[in-house]
Amino acid sequence: MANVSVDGLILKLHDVNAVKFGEYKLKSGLLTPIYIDLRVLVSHPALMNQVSSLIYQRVQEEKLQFNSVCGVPYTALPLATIICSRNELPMLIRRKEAKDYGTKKMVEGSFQEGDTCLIIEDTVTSGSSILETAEVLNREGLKVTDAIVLMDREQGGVEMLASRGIRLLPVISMFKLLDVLLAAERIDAQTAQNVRKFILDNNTFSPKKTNGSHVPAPKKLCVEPKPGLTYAERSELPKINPLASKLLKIMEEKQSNLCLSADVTSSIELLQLAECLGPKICMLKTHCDILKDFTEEFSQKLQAVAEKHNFLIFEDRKFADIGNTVKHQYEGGVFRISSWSHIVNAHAVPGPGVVKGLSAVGKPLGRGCLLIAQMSSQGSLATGEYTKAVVKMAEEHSDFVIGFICSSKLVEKPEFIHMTPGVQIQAGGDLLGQQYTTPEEVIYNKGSDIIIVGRGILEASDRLEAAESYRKSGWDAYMRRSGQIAQ
Ligand code: S5P
Repeated sequence: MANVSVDGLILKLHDVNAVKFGEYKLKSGLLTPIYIDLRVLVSHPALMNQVSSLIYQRVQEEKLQFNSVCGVPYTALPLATIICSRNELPMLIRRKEAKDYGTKKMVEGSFQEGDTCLIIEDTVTSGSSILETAEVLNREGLKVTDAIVLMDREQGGVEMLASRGIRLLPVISMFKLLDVLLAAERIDAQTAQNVRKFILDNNTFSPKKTNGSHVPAPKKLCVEPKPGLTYAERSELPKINPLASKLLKIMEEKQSNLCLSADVTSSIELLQLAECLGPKICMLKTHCDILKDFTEEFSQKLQAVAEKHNFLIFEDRKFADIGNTVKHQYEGGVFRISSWSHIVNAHAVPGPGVVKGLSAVGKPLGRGCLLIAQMSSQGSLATGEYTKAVVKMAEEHSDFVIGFICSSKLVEKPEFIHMTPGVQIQAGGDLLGQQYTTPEEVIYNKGSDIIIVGRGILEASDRLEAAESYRKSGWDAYMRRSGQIAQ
């Protein structure tokens, strides 16, 4: 079957009223400005086929390994049937109630103890119906490690299921749906904004610590910030890149999600900054090509300070050439960046070759790369489809790409780290197009992980005091977002 686009599907779902805007009452009594009802799909056979193809594409992209497939009753049942029939995959059916005669089985179909079953669901809010199905399968001796959902409302389902060892892979997520409908002028900006606010304000998952483990939130919606896994929990994820894990551990340990953008032109000043502000930061970002006196000795000293104060070095080189050229630029030349910088970044414009070239040099050294998915500068072209393509490229190279330079969280994959520049306590901008957002907005509302701050600190009369103030704002916003302190 020909490739089906997610954007096209979103528009069709809107056409058939599977996505509605207005005021709808949820089971919990809460009023929602968006209603998603995928039960209507069964009346649209072509759409059923497209949805099934997209779900199966996700299976292939992720190279999922499983013995059977189970659709959560009822809406996902026919979808699972189409997928299994077309691709000749064994299917299981989970009963809602056990038969009161005969075998009393809760799961129909053939399987062996220890088999892995992939769950398919049509829409997820809290993730509780997937969890319920997984628990029934578990009781029958089946393992569940992954679930695919057509539509994730981004209200905590991914995080809740992750806390129970199930990775949830969405085909469409709420924010993407809103972007596509807005771009196609199906909804206006105000509606999109209302829904975004509703989603962010109504997260169903609040991780609460009990002996290091999590208790899932009650199933009903409650008004809370959008939490997620803590930095510490993300550092322990099975698929996390070791460098990303190290960074998350540093952040937790130092209670800092602050990256200092050390944009000074003298290496002595840079080393003094690193020494003085080192205890406040999780990362120090350099532009080695603005230093008037870069030497190898300087890079060695910077590494020693980074070691002493436990922060990572990020050379903001923004590589943007063909693989073969960036390999040389990263490894050689005057700067020999790969020898001292833990992290570099790259534009995705050249295509995946740029990541492959950098990875050939950096991966054996345990380095990592951030892809520039969005920029803080006015009129940036890194938006929309481009940003989405960057995310996809990162997902395809997650052994080396550890995250993004972006203005807000782009993907519900807790192993990726989102870093946001253009941050000052006072929102605003400079005369050359830089645009500033506050630490609070970046971390709490936009769901990013790290604030990158340059002039907000460098131009302060007391840099140490300013760094502490940014560290505290960023950290407090994270603590509130992750539900660890009250709003
Ligand atoms: O989109 C971007 C990406 C980056 S890495 N916008 C940015 O401003 N940056 C970098 O972040 C930029 O090169 C500079 O080093 C820093 C922001 O500095 P500030 O002084 O405006 O905080």
